[in-house]
Amino acid sequence: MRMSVFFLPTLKETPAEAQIASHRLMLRAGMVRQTSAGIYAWLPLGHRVLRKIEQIVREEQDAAGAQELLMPTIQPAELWRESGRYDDYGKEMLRIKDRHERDMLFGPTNEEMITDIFRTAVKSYRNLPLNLYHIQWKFRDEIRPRFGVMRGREFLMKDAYSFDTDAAAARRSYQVMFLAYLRTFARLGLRAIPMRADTGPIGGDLSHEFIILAETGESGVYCDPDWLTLDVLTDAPGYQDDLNPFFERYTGIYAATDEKHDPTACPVPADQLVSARGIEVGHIFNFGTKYSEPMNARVALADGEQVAVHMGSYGIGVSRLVGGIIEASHDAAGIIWPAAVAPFKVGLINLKPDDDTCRSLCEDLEGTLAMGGDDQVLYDDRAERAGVKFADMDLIGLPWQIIVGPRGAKTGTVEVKNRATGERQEVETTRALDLVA
Ligand code: 5CA
Repeated sequence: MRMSVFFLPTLKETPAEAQIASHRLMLRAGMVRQTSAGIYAWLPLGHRVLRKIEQIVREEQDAAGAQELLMPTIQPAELWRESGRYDDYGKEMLRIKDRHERDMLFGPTNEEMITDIFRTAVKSYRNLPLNLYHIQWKFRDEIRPRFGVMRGREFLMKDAYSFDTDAAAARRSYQVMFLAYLRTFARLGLRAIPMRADTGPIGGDLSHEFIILAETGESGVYCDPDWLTLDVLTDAPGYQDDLNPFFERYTGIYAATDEKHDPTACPVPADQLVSARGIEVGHIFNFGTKYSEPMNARVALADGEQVAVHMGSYGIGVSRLVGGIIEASHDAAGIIWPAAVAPFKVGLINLKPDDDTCRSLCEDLEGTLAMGGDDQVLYDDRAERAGVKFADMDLIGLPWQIIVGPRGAKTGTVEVKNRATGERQEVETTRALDLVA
């Protein structure tokens, strides 16, 4: 991609309305544009990151055995009357009437709809366990949308729903998702802390929030320092293993506390805890038959007995994660993308686009890099001052920069800069390609 044609409306000034770093940086880097309070258009740079996060979330859900489907954003009110939540949900639910005066709503979550889909299709224990998920826009008319995409009114969520014949099987489905969440956040370059949580309007008796540490977070967290040394991607069990010991170890120790440590809820002694603030990026619930009973979602067991299915639901804030990752990874100059979610891997800066040697060297590098895919290189071929180019490239935070100037270009030498460490090296072009590979 060439910057001269890429739609990247960066801002030089810091937008006054943005209170936290991620909101400021997303606006300045031309990732999003607010269209109404708490509602955003995703511009090409932001959209690339959103899609990458979405894809990692999807791959880990698939690996855990969940199956993707896609439910609509608009739902009929009847389903919510059946569960009893139509009135309970209050003003956060955006209620709509269609031309026939039928009550509809923009879905804030999908427990009712998935239970309806399930009950019309599944009648036997033989079809269980089952876990269905989708990645779809939700709407919650938050009273105070703030911090950009972190607390929006419209936001992208992955929500999965598990169905099991009994409480023990449902607990296993919960453990599988718990593990999938740890793996997902680790792949995104984040350390997420699972914290016992209240179940709130979703209901149930077992729930965890996944919190990433950031000063600007809205949640208070206490964390066992042991957690901070666990390497989820290598130390955690596989989905086929006995998940119980791991689950007991890592779900027993995180307190459902907010501002102060409660020793009755948290088994870890106060002096072994780290206290911090964090951002909730995921929330999982095991709520048994809370929806299946009133909505009559039953299966026949082997002996013919009809039982209400045990359910769980599992949410990840996909659009919130974009802001969350920036909160966890930025500096004074801008964003520092973890490689897995970077909109492009390399920013190629041509300091003198009207110089033939610079241009042909850059075009060679661009061509070679682009063979790896359309997310490999963003080529700054604009006729701008060097200072502007450096500032923009630091702001948008691509993991690597390759800087081509007229002096080096004559001898085939370029500068490679690592955005995270700031380290710079003058190297030959082939070596530059190795470094960023
Ligand atoms: N039905 C359940 C699980 S699928 C549910 O809706 N859970 S939730 O309410 O906790 O939302 C799941 C995740 O969506 C949260 O952990 C958070 O990361 C994200 N989320 C919730 N509200 C917002 C919001 N207003 N803006 C951005 N992300 C949000």
